[in-house]
Amino acid sequence: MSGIREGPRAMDRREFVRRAAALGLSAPTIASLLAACRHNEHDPVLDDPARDLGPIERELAIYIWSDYVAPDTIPNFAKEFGVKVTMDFYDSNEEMLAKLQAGARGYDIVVPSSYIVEVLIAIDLALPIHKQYLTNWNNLEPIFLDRAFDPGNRRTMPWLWGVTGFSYRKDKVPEPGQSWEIFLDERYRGKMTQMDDGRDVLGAWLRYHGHSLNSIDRPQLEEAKGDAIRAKKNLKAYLSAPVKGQLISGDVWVAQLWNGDAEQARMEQPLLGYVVPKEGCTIWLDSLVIPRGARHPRAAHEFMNYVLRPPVEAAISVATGYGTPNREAIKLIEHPVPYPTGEELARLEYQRDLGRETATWDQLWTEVKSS
Ligand code: N2P
Repeated sequence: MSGIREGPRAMDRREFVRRAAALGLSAPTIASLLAACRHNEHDPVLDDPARDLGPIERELAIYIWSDYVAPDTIPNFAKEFGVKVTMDFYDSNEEMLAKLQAGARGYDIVVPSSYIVEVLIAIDLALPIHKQYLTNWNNLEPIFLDRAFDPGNRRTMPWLWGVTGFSYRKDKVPEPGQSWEIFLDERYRGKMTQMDDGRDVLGAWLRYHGHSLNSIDRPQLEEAKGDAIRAKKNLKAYLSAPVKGQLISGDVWVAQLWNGDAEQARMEQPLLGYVVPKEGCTIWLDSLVIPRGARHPRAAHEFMNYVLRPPVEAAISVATGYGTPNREAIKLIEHPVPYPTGEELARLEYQRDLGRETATWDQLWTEVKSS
């Protein structure tokens, strides 16, 4: 067998290894991907977006970031469509990607940020969307469509967008400043956290020095690593979504955090403020993707079309604190998250897949964490 999969448009094994190596994946990872692919043949129906998917299945398995839907999003879908929904959660793109790369199959929906969409497409794990089922597609705002990570949105449906700045307790830190420098401030030692995410931590320190958070420049990366290690002495932990409880209780005073999760905490604790540092930070757009191996593709499409309904997506945006790409949903929200102005956009940056340099970043992050 020379192709790694049977069926139409199977990707040649050599081509697959070439692409995987270009992404910086290690030899053991590539080997396990190849092994997983044996159970992962191309499917004439799923891989052809013009084909009919048949009747809706009775189950749906979603693998998504924690705290990323409204309380009634899933129960209402389950009830209306007669589908039993199971949910698994992650708190970083890398955690989700590692699970898929290790061969986890059977998820019908995953929710990667754009730079991980690039990886999923490159290693052939993102199925094409059968657009005929997405009758509500035109509710989406064009600014979020046809992005470089998936031209024509053949494999992604925009979900929510946000930024990664920091949240702080106004009662404990009355003057937080507007800079990533706060994490170097010893006055708050033991009361601060940064995200458990190498791209976000090193990215913040790169921006602090005026560099791109997608830098692959060795001296710049070493400098960012040095700052990350200096800041680590002041940190209570590297913690992402679960830090909300500690911000609310006052155990943590400053936390690098996504704006929506920070807003969720602020709804419970009005003493919380939020800063988008003057040096800039990440802006991201997360998308729904149907990964190869999905067992309930029709239910996945029905779920996508369901969340494209303006009231459904408006409720998700309000509950999570993130911005919706749904133009019609925005009209239903009293205080929608405003899309950044041109001036703000100038200091926000989308993460890009770093290709081979991903391995360099992984190594530096390992060094920071073990320092
Ligand atoms: C939701 C996490 C936000 C996603 N808890 C970051 N891309």
